[in-house]
Amino acid sequence: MKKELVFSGVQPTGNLHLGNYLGALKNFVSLQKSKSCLYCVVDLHAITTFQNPKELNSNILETTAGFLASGLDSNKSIIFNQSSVSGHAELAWILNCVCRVGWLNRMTQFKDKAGKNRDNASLGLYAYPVLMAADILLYHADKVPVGDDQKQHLELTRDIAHKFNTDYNHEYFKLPDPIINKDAPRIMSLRDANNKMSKSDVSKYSRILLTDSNDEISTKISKAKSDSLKMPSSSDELSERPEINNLITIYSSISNIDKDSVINLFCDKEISFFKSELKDIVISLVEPISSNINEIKSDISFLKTTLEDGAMQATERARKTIDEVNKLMGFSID
Ligand code: AQP
Repeated sequence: MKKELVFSGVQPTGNLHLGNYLGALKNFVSLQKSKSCLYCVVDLHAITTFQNPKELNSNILETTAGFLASGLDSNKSIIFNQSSVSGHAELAWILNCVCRVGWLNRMTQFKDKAGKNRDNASLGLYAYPVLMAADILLYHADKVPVGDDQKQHLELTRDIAHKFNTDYNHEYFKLPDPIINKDAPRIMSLRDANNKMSKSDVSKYSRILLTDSNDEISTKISKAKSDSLKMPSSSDELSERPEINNLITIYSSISNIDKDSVINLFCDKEISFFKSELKDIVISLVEPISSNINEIKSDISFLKTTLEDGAMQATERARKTIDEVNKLMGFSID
């Protein structure tokens, strides 16, 4: 039986953080055991907000190193950067003409990222979800592992695929399904549990990076916002205590112990005691990844070869889709 196809991407907009790992990368790694996977450093997405070209270039390599250090294997998965496969941009244009403006107007990520200064946001930021749809549909992906914040974009991808199929009278595109890690759908900022942990948050204390030293992790967890109560005795308390809920989610996801069991384990203990146990568990996850990143990053030619090999394999698959789509659209003159 043909293996299901998995596609996902990460923006090279800075160092990877615990939210990226628990929400997405952890699933990327486990899926490569049983599925046919393509994992992409989505540099075209990154430029929807200004990127210094030198920094972008080094972040592409850094993100690739983060992929490999977290357990992705270029012998099992196709690993590449988006701009080196022209099919992403080609299909995105066609899908721009399929997607409705009203659909994009509902996207909450654009509203969050553009903020109040919407007129000054790039057109690319607005059309970001269409490029994401192109990424996924280009390879006819069945499954897309993403954090909960991308769920709405996946729904839009399905709407675009459905309209393309309806307009061009073919069941051409599959409607992909998201895979969202139930244990860690959305890791929140350590400084403000109303916002997700993010690379672009101004406070470095809001996120734990996969490159953080043990001391940095300890400091960030000590400073993580909490409250003055003891640890909860039941999950009913969590909705009123979002910061503690977030820290328990992190503990649970890393230790693979469900949240109720974590609550039982620390019931009525001091938060400082819990934080010190949390530090140990986060360090046990991040320390080996961080040292792998440093080792892999030092071998630039290995990273470049990995991306080039991946781009060659991805291009072959993408070309087939673009040729078929061109035919369906009426572009290819026989
Ligand atoms: N806090 C999070 N919790 C769970 N999953 C998360 N993801 C991101 N943040 C969290 C998931 O990680 C994958 C890659 O995300 P991305 O870097 O491509 O884009 P993003 O969602 O915009 O991440 P950031 O960190 O917030 O980047 P910036 O600050 O540059 O915009 C996605 O699957 C995402 O869901």
